[in-house]
Amino acid sequence: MTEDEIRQIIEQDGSKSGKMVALYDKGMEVGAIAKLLDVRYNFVYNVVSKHCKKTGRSMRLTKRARSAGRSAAGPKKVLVVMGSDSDLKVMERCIDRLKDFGIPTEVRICSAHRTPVAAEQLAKGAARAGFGVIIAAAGKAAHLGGVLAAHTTLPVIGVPMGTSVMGGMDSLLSIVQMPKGIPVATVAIDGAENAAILAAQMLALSDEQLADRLQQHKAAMEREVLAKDETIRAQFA
Ligand code: RP5
Repeated sequence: MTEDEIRQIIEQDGSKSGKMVALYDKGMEVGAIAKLLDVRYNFVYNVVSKHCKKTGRSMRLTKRARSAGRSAAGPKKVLVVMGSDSDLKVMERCIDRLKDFGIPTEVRICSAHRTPVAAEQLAKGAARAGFGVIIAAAGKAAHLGGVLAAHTTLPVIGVPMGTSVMGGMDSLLSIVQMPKGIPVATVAIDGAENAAILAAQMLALSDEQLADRLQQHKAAMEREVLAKDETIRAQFA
């Protein structure tokens, strides 16, 4: 598009929305329009996307536009499922971490063995209900993650619960040794917090703000360790 064409569109009478649509139709990218007209990026995105829907055309999307579209649709939620309420004490660390990251979370109790029909229904409806990741905590013959994964294409993260008989090795092997074709990403025994961080990393692939929060979390951990190092060096100097 030439400078003259841009100037004409900007100078012509009409609403800001009309100008945005005209600029987009002439080939200008959503971010460039926002900058030129000094309006919010999401505002331009929403106007252009409505215009494309009305005219039956598909919207040309840059990476940033895709991200804006997703955040306009609302962030994906995480579904935390436990085999029993006896898993809650450990899983509170996961739920708290998800909350710290500002991730909308729903928590359920559902057992692969005691409520198999409910487990199937939960997994089958999860994507439609707006979940992006499922976290499944279970102990002993811990089949919950695998059963949920069998009924959804959402990523499933398994958290093996520590147990009194085998210290959680039973849960770990039950979750991690999935047959080919149905993976369950498995964290450490009682690794509830890592499950939350891994889920956040998955959602952050399409959420820049969440990616920033993860970066801050990593930086805070680094500062903490460096401070401890300084303290211990002073102690044994
Ligand atoms: C699993 O069996 C649960 O996830 C829990 O870790 C374990 C024991 O369950 P309860 O007998 O305490 O309900 O299904």
